[in-house]
Amino acid sequence: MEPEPVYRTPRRRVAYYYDNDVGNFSYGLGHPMKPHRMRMANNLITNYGLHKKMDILRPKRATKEQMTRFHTDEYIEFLSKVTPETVAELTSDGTRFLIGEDCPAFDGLFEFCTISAGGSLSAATRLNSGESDVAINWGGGLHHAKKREASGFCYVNDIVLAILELLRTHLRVLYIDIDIHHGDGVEEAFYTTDRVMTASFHKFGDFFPGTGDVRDIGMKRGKGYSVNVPLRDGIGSFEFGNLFRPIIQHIMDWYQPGAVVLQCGADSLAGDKLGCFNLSMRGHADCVAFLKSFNVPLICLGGGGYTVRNVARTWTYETGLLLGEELDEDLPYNDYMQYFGPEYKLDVPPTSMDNLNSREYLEGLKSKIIDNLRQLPQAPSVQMQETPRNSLNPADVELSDDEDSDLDERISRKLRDAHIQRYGDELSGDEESDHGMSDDESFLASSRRGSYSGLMARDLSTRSAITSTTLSTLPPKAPSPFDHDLGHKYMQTNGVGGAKGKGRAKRTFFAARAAAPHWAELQSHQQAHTANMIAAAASFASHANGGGLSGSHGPGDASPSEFGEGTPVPGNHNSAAHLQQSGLGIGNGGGRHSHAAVNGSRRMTAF
Ligand code: V1D
Ligand code: CA
Repeated sequence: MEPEPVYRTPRRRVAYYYDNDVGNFSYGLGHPMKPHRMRMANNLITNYGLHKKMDILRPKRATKEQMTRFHTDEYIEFLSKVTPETVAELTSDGTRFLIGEDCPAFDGLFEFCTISAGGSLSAATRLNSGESDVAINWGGGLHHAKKREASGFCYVNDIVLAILELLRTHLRVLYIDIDIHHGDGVEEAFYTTDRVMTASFHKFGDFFPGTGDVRDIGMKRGKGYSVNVPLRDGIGSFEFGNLFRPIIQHIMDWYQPGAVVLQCGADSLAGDKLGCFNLSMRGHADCVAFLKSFNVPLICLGGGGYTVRNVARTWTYETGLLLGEELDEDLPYNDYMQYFGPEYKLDVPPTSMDNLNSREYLEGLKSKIIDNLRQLPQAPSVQMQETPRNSLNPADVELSDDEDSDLDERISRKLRDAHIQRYGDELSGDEESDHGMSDDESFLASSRRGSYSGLMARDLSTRSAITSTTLSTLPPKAPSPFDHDLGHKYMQTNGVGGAKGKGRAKRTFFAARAAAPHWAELQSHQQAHTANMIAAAASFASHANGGGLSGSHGPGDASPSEFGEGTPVPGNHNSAAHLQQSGLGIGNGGGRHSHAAVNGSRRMTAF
């Protein structure tokens, strides 16, 4: 039974990110990944007239600095230099960032990465600003890219970068992955934090990348916050929906994310060249419709998809669905008509392939996953409110090393000192009350508190195989979702290991401040206790920035699209300088690979 199309939910303000150059790149002859499919999809979207119903935006290209919020400097430097001609020379010293034929050093590789990552970063910034409810980047979704390694056709993990951006304004972000491959790069990046929940539906068993067992549920503070749904060949729309809907419903009810990122890899469609599922276009799109129905800020990204005509059809249909637009089943005339014959229809129907997922298997899987979810305590800070869009930055203060004194007290003292130094003691009369402070601010104060916990530092110091990931998108010194590197896990799976693995762990172990937040520690009495601190910070930040703060990370999307009908980009007030002042910008968490470390200075501090 095919899912009913869902059109009649409230209209959303949709931002659509597309760069006209994206279709010009080629992974090389015989490589299944074809960036041209984005151009095909875009052309179909335009010929259905959908560009008139949404904000068409050409994303700013991601900078190296933005990429190193997750990836190492060395890796990004390598990507920015490598060409088909230099790849041998650049890897002659044993450096292996690109492995095998999956990730070739093709012409324009880095530019391609800047486009893909730029789109997803812009999408996140757009949601953070509140200008759109939904943002689309079909050029993103490259879920296999690792911190220091390309994998499975993915070089820069635009998804991790986008989620980090969302974490500036949202306490909890949910990532869902319906590509037929396991979303290993994203899962790995957030495996030990509870601020990001990941859920991947994928083929499991003798299939790339080999990870994503149902028993892989996260580690440390992130235990229970990774969900894996391993499937066999031939799953159809009905069975898929029967798993997807209750699992996601449960997660949405319990986790209550502030934003959702949905990776819409189209290789889970019937007839895909690399995939072996049997989802129809409507079955695939039903996942999008289901997420849309929650009215939570939503980013939809691309991903895999190797039968390009079906990728274009499905992403077009999903764009229409997000806009609440019903599309004619006959394709409109478009530049790539010859791809869609002989039927010239929009639909991607299922095939007659066998479904190797028995009813018992699927029921058992569903019960196991929902049982796992039920065992979790209340989701972190669900009882509290979302953070305000314009984050404050009490986390920026340098704290004394006086471990014995009360942490809140130390933060409070420092913030007060900073404020008084600049503006006098005007706050002192308010110190004992919450007046003028929202729950959000109070929450923020208490949540930040967790990031300074001595317990966390000790916790980290006992880990083996923990490595740092530079973290910059959360305000500097705020809790980092990256406190680990599961290279070892993947080494086992993929047969990589030995000296390289040891080197990795050693190289990056010392990221002591990159620790997961201790949301569970947050108690209401702490909120009250830290209220004074946040009030001071709010006041200070507002003075320091001459008014409001912005949650955006840089200049807005530079140009309206070439579509002519695209909505012009609103005036940009998020200049780099502005962000520099606000302390929300580009600080690079101080890890070994950070620019901050390289430059010998912290880049972003409000005080
Ligand atoms: F068939 C090929 C021809 C040329 C180059 C690569 C491939 C190919 C097909 N499948 N490569 C794969 C997968 N790789 C392996 C490797 C061989 N082993 C040593 C490992 O099986 C990679 C599949 C990547 C899928 C990417 C994705 O669809 O998940 C995706 N998501 O976002 C973007 C891409
Ligand atoms: Ca998946």
